[in-house]
Amino acid sequence: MKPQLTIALSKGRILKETLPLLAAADIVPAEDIFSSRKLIFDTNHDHIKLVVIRATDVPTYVEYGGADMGVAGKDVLMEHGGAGLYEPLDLEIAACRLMVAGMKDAAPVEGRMKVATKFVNLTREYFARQGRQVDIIKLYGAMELAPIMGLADRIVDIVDTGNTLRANGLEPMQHIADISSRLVVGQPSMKMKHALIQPILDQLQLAIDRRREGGE
Ligand code: PRT
Ligand code: MG
Repeated sequence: MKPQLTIALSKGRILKETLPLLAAADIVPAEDIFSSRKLIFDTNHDHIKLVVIRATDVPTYVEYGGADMGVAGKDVLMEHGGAGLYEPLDLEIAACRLMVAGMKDAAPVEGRMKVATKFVNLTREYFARQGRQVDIIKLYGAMELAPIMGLADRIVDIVDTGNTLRANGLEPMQHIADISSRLVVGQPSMKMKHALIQPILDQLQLAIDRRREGGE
């Protein structure tokens, strides 16, 4: 019997862009993921299953072998840390930027700065590299509200069009990283299931190249 392969997908905005890439690699869920309440999906291959979970849980599942491979935003991967994971492919989907932002025309902050974010680890690392002392305030959403309410001087958040910042009187101030979704593979899986995984990586790479040539 072929070994089983489990792929962890981030639900939410990445999922819609992930499914066409998987389809191009001939991996198609057996039923409509969006209209189902299931967490585990069979595919057109007996040995391949998909699990659809919170984006932030994907690296955890793959690191501990609960899934062999997964798809997650680079922001989520930077925040999680790379232990136990290979990151062989940039899927070039769900592109955005990780930025420091604050109230429009805000004065520079003297001394310790309060920064609100859900990305506490990567924020700590970013400001440490700048030699800047900051107090990090962990939030789970609506970071834009923090400077308005005087909770923080700055936020670290995902920016795409910039509309959300602008609508709330904020502006982007520093660029931390360009973000897109990545395919990650657990290190033991890459070793033990290489014969199964490598052809999928090759087909995904072809699909990414075709998409880039067609779309730009
Ligand atoms: O919703 P949940 O808490 O389960 O998880 P999540 O919010 O992390 O998931 P989801 O589905 O919202 O986003 C998953 C991934 O999509 C992120 O980890 C990024 O890698 C990627 N991505 C791409 C984005 C955006 N674009 C994006 N625009 N993630 C979030 N946003 C949000 C941003 O947080 C801000 O509120 O959109 C707003 C900014 O957009 P603009 O266009 O107004 O600048
Ligand atoms: Mg969300």
